[in-house]
Parts: sequence; structure tokens; C-alpha cells
Amino acid sequence: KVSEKANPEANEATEIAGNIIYHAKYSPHFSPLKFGPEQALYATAESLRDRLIQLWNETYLHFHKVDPKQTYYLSMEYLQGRALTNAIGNLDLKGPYADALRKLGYELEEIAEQEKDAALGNGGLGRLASCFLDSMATLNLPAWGYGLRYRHGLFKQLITKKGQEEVAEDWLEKFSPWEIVRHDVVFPVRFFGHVQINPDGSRKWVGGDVVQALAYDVPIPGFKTKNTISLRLWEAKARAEDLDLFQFNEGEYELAAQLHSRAQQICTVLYPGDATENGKLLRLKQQFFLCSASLQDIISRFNERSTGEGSRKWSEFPSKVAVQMNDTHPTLAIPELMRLLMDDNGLGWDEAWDVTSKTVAYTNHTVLPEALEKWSQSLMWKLLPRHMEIIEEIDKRFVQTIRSTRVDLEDKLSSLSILDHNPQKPVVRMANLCVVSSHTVRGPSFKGHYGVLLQVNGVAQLHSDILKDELFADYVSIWPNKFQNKTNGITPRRWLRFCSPELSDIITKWLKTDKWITDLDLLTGLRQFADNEELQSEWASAKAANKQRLAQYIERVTGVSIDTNSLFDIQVKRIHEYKRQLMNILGVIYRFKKLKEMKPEERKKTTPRTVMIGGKAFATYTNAKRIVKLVNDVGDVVNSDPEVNEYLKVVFVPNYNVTVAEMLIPGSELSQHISTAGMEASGTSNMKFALNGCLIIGTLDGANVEIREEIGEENFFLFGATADQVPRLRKEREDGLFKPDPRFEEAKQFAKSGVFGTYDYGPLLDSLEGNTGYGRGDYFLVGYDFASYMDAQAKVDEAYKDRKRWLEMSIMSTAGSGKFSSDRTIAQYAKEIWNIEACPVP
Ligand code: 26R
Repeated sequence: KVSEKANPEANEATEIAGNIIYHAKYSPHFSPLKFGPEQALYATAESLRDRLIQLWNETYLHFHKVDPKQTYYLSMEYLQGRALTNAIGNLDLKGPYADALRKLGYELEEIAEQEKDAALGNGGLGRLASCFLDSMATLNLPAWGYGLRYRHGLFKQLITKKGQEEVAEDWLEKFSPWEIVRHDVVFPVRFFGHVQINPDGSRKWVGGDVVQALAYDVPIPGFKTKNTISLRLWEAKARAEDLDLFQFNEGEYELAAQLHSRAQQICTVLYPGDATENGKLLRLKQQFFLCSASLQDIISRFNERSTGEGSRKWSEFPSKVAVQMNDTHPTLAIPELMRLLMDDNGLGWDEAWDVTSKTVAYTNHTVLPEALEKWSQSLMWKLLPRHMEIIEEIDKRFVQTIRSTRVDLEDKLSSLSILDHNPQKPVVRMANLCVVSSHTVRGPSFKGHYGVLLQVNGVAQLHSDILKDELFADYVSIWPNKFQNKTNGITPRRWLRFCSPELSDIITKWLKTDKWITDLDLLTGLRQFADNEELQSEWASAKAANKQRLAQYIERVTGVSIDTNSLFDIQVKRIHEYKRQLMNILGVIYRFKKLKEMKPEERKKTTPRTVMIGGKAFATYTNAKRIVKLVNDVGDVVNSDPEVNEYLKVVFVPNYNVTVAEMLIPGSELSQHISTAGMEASGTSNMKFALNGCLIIGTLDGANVEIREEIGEENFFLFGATADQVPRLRKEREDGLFKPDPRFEEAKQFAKSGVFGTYDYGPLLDSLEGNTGYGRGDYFLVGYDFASYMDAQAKVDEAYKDRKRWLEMSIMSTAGSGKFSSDRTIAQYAKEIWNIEACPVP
């Protein structure tokens, strides 16, 4: 007793253990006879949840009292991953929780392992949203996220003889201990119906189906701060009265519950297939559901925070609310806010437009034409008739303004306008709607409707430049200051402090402070020690421990045993032709062939490598699935070749997700970011790898450009064409003017020769030919870049032989990663787009 009083940590551990037992007993989800790791996870999570709820409430009340301007981040995707380790780390309770669990017979890591990922997203855009939430909370910003509570997150990837197979994922199978259902936060969301014109000329959207949006709050704790913000996820529910009791009693159960089942479809899966009309309709419903529920909630909070005398002025709205649209998926927020202001709150067009355009801002995350959203006008008229009226009016006014002020743009209007009236396929161009509607409230050049600045952004300098010079070039001539850059970032808590505690402790020791966790620029302090042998040896042993942990994981999930002395070379990201996993595997195929041809003593001089590739292919993306299959087939052959497998192993890491990334990245030594220049908007895993002391082989694309600048060109393996060369090279390739490097031809021939099994890789490999009718004439320039890629790989092999130099480069990578903290990114959004300030809970 006495010793516990003297030791507050031990006291806390005892209290926490008591709390965990309390939850196991009185928040029972399992029969009382069992207290295994799973039960321990839920009870532990619930004990943390108690604290989070308290902090969440304090934060909410504080924001309510101070009434600051608040940002709402609207995103169709969040890739939160696991929450336990993150919550414990952010609340600074790792020691006490580990002790408490030990008292109960468990290791914290073992319990954390039980948790499923919340995978409500696809890839980069979703993970970015989650990193942003962590930074918003940590910076004490008044900011919330809004999203959808998909019943099934992103599919689980199984690797079978056929390649990738998708099965439904089930993160809510038991339940999620991290969400709080808010039965009092419910809003109606309408679909279909028609527009009624009232005697006074005002309009009202009526009829159709109405579903309820029910709020679930996921508390997001900041790092070592009381501030705990909300990720509010909407679930769709039918109303009780929508059950047709008469039909039900007639035995017509399906008919009776039609509305219920239609409501349920909305939040069943993320990105339902959109090849069919039905699929498109469901996706549009999802997007509108997010926008409508969120805006009703935002408006009700705006009114709730009104102080004293009557309701507040709508003109104040933009000084209290910023809405950030994560890509075009939540674009319907624009016409929905207009509708709510005009039809429900009686504002006139000009007033509503002024409020709306000062409130919304848009981030673009891709320039790929197939990812730029266009919705069919007829589908929109059917599902959202009032919104289509509003969009038509926005477009009409925009076109009029341009006609009367910019005659020089007359022939550009057909591509600048929001509505594309192409008679074959009339569509609404969502990016155009975003650009036309995003204004700012500050700055000297704000002059009424269309005098605007700084409200559309790209996600890396090169990407933002491409938006200005190409995609949105004509808009730039109208609004030269509207476009800006916000280079992406990642949270250093999850992506270094928590996923690699060994390396973190070394950094803290050498910097003599742990302040780098919230001030990542301090990492530059490591530069002066980059060639220090003592640091290098500590660095090497932390890396070795992480490699060991990764090797065990790989063996467990794939059965392949890998050599921890080999170079760990990793490429993990969504499988896409522009990301060029095919170039990676062709390089591996070439390496394999050369190793086979060597004499044993020659092989001994090579640098042993383990190449790991992971990522999910979209279910209907045929070439991406063929790439997955090829990597697996190559792995089977290479790994079982007794002559070569000491020097080369190839592993496909199945079901890549946030949790797998937390295992792979700390153990990596080389990572590949090798997209065709100009095509990867930013990339964010490149930042995670560099932060963890992994060297990058890559092209001048996306954030690679800035990473290389920060860590130094001598620490980056660069190759490939630059973005401005790409159009000319494509043309030459198409015209048959390209002379392929013999290594490229050799690799392709070998791949086709049948050594890697009986699957027909012809169609995939033919996409790399100039013009075969199969592919797009090597649109992604694998052929052109292959030569310089292989040269860069040869440099990697040489560099790895010099251990001291390699470690120095590794330390320099971490030391130069400070810029890529999402704290920096979010601070810039707060200052330069949202105009919000920190509001710390006292
Ligand atoms: C709706 C459908 C058309 C759709 C298209 C594209 C849905 C989702 C996407 C995902 C895109 C927008 C995406 O994830 N982009 C990635 O955003 C990251 C964060 O900014 C970048 O780092 C990354 O380069 C980019 O590909």
C-alpha cells in the first residue's frame, strides 16, 4: 500500500486494472466464464472509452462556450486502422496500461493484436483524412470529421491459385468499442421526389423516399492534450412508420420492408460497383447522404451556439464554419447548402451564394481522367431534382459572368461550364462545380461573386503546378489566386512513435528531447550525428529488430522464410498501372534470370534481396489483378529455386492495410515509389518510409520531389522521365520511334516463356508494347523508364554493400522528414484556407 502511494504510475495501473475488470463484469458482451484475449481487448477498450468520452464532452462544451470558427472535413473515406495503441499512446498511458494488463495476465501487444482495422477507405485519400484528424486534435483545432459508417469496410484480399479474391470484411462483427451512438442526433435525408413551387415563388423539395441519418461519434484524442474531437459517422435507418404493417400481415414481407432494405443498402459497402445504373444510383445516394446529414448537423450547431438574442445572422455563417471537401466525392454539399439556406431558411439566391461560396473549399487528389467524377444529368434529375435546378442556376450565372467579362474565353466555355451538354452523354462535371463554387472570405482581391483567391488546392507542389498549368489552366486565367498547394503529411505518432518505439527511443536519446513527436522539424538535429558510429550501431540494431519482427510476420502469413540479412525492398500501395508494380516485377524477373545465368561464386558477390509487394486491386480492374497474379507466380518459382533463393526472394504480402503497414514500414530498407511522372498526386507512404529511415528509389513525381529536396539528392535513388517529358515520350512510343533497352526485351520474353506457370500473361505484357491494340501503347512508359530504373537498382545494390554509408543515408532520411508531418500540413490549412485558430481545453 505504502509503496503504491509513493509511486503514482503503479497506483494508476491498479486503478486501470480495476476498471478493466469492472467492464468485463458490468459491460458484458460475452458469457462470464471466459476472460481470454478477446474479452480483455473489449474491456480494455471500454476502460479507455470512459476517458475519451469525458475528454470529448469537455472539448464539446469548451467549443460551445468559446464558439470559435470550426472546420468540418467531409470525406467518403477514413482509414483509421486500429485504435487501441493509438489511444493509449496519445493519452500517454502506455506504461500504466501495460502494467495493468500484466496484472491480469496479458501483454499489451497481444491484446492490441486482437483488434480489427476500421477500414472505411480505399487508399491514400482515406488514410490522409485519418492522419489529418490526429493532427487537428493534437493542434487543439476546432475541427471535426464527417463520414459514413459502412457496415463492411474495404474488402479483405485473399490470395488463391486464381490470384486475388475478395471477401466481405466485417469490422462490426462483434461491435466497435470506439463509437458512441447518438440517438438524439438524427436528420431526415430525402431522395427522388419533385420540386413544389409555392404561391410566393419559393420552392420546396417534397415527396420521394426519406431515410434517417443517425450519428455515431468516434472520439479522436490528440497527443498529450485534453482536446478530443469527433469523427461523426452517419448510418442510414428507415423510420418505424415506413414498415407497411398491412402488407406484412398479408405475408408480403419483402414488399412490406422495401424502404427498410433500401435504407440499409446505403451504408452496406464502400464504393459499390458502378458498372450498372443501380450501382451508380447507390453511389450517388451515398454521397448525398453524407452531405445532407452533415450540413443539417452543421447548421443546427451553428444555431445552437447562437448567444442570447434570437437567431444569428446567416452572413455570420462563413465566419463560424469552414467545409473542406476531400476530393469531389462530397461536392453535393454545395447545392445542398444552397437548398437548406434558400428553401428551409428563406435566404435569397445572392445571400445564399455568398454564404455557400465563402464556406466551402475543395482539395483535388488526382489528375487521372477516369477518376474525375461526372454524373449523368438524367440520374441527377431523378434522384436530386432540386439540386439540379440549383446547379443549373450556378452554371447559368457563371457562364453569363464569363460571357460579359471575358469574350476571349468564349470558345473555352464548353469545357469550363459545369454542365456538359454533349447530346450523347450529358453530365455534371463535379470538379468544375467545386472550382466555380469555392471562394474565400479573406484577402484584398475578394470582390463579390467571382473575385476570389486561394480556395482550391492540390496535395504536393508538382501536383498543384499541374492543376494550374493543365487541368484548371483556364480557370486560373479567371481567378489567378484561387489555387494553392498544401503538401500532404502523415502523423508522426502512428507512423513512428507508436509503430517503431525502438527507433523513437533512439531519436529521443540523441536529440535529448521527445519534443520532435509534435515538432517534427527537430529531426534535423540528427544530421550532425549521421556518421556517428555509436548512433549508427544503435540505429542498425533497432532496424534489425524491426526486420526480425517483419520476417516473423511474413513467415506466419505466407509461409515464406526470409533472410533478415538481405536487403528488405518494399512496394506497398493500391495496385494500379500508373504506380507501375509491373515495372518492379519485371525488374525482379530480369534479376532472377541473371542470377540463374551466374556461376555460384559470382552469385555470392551479389546483394541478397527480399522483394515484398502488397496492395489491393479494385475488383473489376483486370490488369491490376493480373499483376497480383504475376507477382505471386514469380514468387512461387523464385522462392523454390535452390540456386537462387539465397540471393532473391519475392513475397506478395496479402491484404495490405493500415495494420500491415505498421509492421512493414519500420522493417523496410528500400521502398519503391516509381509512378510515371505527373500521375501520382502526392503519395504519402513515401513519407512514412523516409521517416522510418528507409531509402527511396523513385521518379520525380508527387511528393517524391519534395522528399528528395529535404533529405538530399545523394540520399535518394532517382531515375526516369520527368513530368514535362512524358507527353513527347508517349507520342514517340506510339509512333514506333522508341528503341527499347535490351534488358526490357529480355525481361518480357522471359516472362512470356512459361517459366512462371501456365497463366497467359500475353495481354498484360502486350500492354507494354508501342501499339498492339491490347494496351494503350505503353501509356505508363514502363519501356522508356526501364533502363534508368535498372541502373538505379544497380546503384542500390552497390550502396547496400557499404554498411556505414547506407546507415548514414538512412539517418539522413529520417532527419530530413520533418516537413512531412501532417501537423505542418494541417497548420497550413488552418491558417491559409480555413482561418481557424487553436481552442485548447483548459
Ligand atoms: C469515386 C471514384 C471515381 C474515386 C476515384 C479516386 C474514388 C477514390 C479515388 C481515390 C483517389 C482520389 C486517391 O486516393 N488519391 C490519392 O490521394 C492521396 C492523398 O492526397 C495521394 O497521396 C495519392 O497520390 C492519390 O492517388
